[in-house]
Amino acid sequence: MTGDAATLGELFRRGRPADPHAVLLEAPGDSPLTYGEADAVSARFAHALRHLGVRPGDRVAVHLEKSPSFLLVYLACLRAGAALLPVNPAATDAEVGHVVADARPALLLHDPARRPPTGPVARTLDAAGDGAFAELAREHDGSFEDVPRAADDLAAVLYTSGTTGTPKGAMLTHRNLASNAATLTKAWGFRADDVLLHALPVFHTHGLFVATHCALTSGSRMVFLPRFDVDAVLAALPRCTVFMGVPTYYTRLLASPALDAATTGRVRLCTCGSAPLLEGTHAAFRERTGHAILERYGMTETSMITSNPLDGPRRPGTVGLPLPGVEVRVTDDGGDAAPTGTVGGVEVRGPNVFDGYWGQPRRPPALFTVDGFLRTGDLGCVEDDGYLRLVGRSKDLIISGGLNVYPIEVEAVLDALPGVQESAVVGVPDADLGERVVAVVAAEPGAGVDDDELRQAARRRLAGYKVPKAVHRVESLPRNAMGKVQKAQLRATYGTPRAPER
Ligand code: MCA
Ligand code: AMP
Repeated sequence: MTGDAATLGELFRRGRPADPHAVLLEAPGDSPLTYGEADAVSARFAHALRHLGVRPGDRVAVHLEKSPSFLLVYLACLRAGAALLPVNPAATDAEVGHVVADARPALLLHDPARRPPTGPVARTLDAAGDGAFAELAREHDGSFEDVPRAADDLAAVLYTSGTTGTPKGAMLTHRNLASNAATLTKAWGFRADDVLLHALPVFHTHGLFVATHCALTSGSRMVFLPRFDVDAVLAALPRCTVFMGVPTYYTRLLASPALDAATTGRVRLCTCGSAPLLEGTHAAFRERTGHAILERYGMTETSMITSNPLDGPRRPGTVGLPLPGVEVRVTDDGGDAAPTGTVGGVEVRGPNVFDGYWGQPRRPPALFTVDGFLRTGDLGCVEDDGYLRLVGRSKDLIISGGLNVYPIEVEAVLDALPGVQESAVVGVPDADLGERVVAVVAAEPGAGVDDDELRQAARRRLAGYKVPKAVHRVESLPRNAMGKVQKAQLRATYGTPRAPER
């Protein structure tokens, strides 16, 4: 019974198994971590945070590889009343520097292999749970009186880029996250005897909140893999009941002949989201395993918005129905409700929806309607039976393997490179990643620009998944009468595989 807990702490306390020996997570090569141990270690971590000067309301930046310690730091932040600020472990120094300068965390926990940016107090913590922070924590007690929090207090800040290309921190409160956690746990029927196969990264809503919150709220167990690896997933699946993935996980699993109905014999639920799931993938997975993947839809600023039902038809090509307590509508360009079946902008309102970005005005009018709906930047239509079908995006965003790449951020880096006159970055269809990042570059007259050098230079400034997989050269970019680069034309030109040479 989850009720409507106002804070994550309260929600997790209610969900905690009575037996402290119940396992919270198993990570390869480690002995299982019980709920009781998680309680004790997160208490020590919370003392260490306080010792290092972290006060309620402060941000704690975490630039760590995925490991059980990461999750324990998150729990410690909640207990100490601080907000977690996860940073992609693949982020370059420049990307980490921007986040830290913007969010001004009271503390940065980083992998010993990484050099911390100047500014915040910094301590090391490695994937094995060692480092200066862990040493300090060991000096402290295994019990901690949790700092009381209110629904409107900040629980996490997640950086996400937008139309400006500069990452901004989405401020997520306890209300936002706890309401969504309780709703999902119920909607997806999580029980204490579930075993969730967790192969997602933990610096994003999907792996950090959707997955771990369902486990913590229901008092169930996670098999916690450091990353998605087909063989490791196939080896662990037979003892799991729930799997969560992005579409690339499913296409990669399907590419293995080892995936069959026996591998998923204990599984009761496979969910998918973060990017569009092709109907063909849905059908192929069902044919091979007997499971109809449950597709759901959400975003960093809102957590989950819609879901196909646990009981009831899971409609391929749709993202299901609005979750309980969440309102969804589709509007036309004038902001009026679009008739059923007509494509328009998807808007959402509910306790899950954030209020704004760190350091910026709350509820910016560009993002929110006057009656409080968030404009998602996704295009879709509501079908006769109320299911939402997404058909595209009005925001200039590429989703590659479930990771968001904002073209403007990549274009800014390419444009600043010597010899580049202008660039345009587009996403083209990719069988593995869903979309692949491709750059189209016009060089300055007379400049000798080498495509590999461009990619390498971009790689020094951007996390690897943002770096164009290919660079195409043009004399000049195609523009319409308004001077706007015609990206649809570029996608059409560079998205189709070249005809084989004769
Ligand atoms: C890694 N690389 C990528 C990607 N991931 N390139 C394009 N797209 C990607 N997604 C690059 C790396 O930078 C590296 O290049 C090279 O590929 C190999 O890296 P590796 O880590 O070995 O790749 P991988 O293990 O094959 O990873 C692909 C992946 C992973 C398994 C698809 O990206 C992944 O787990 N994606 C899931 C992301 C996710 O959880 N999204 C949810 C966020 P180099 O050597 O040059 O560095 S969205 C969300 O939270 C919303 C709210 C929602 O609705 O869920
Ligand atoms: P992010 O900013 O990383 O939270 O990404 C949010 C975006 O991912 C949404 O606005 C959608 O464009 C996309 N997204 C999430 N789930 C789905 C889905 N099931 N189908 C299509 N797009 C999705």
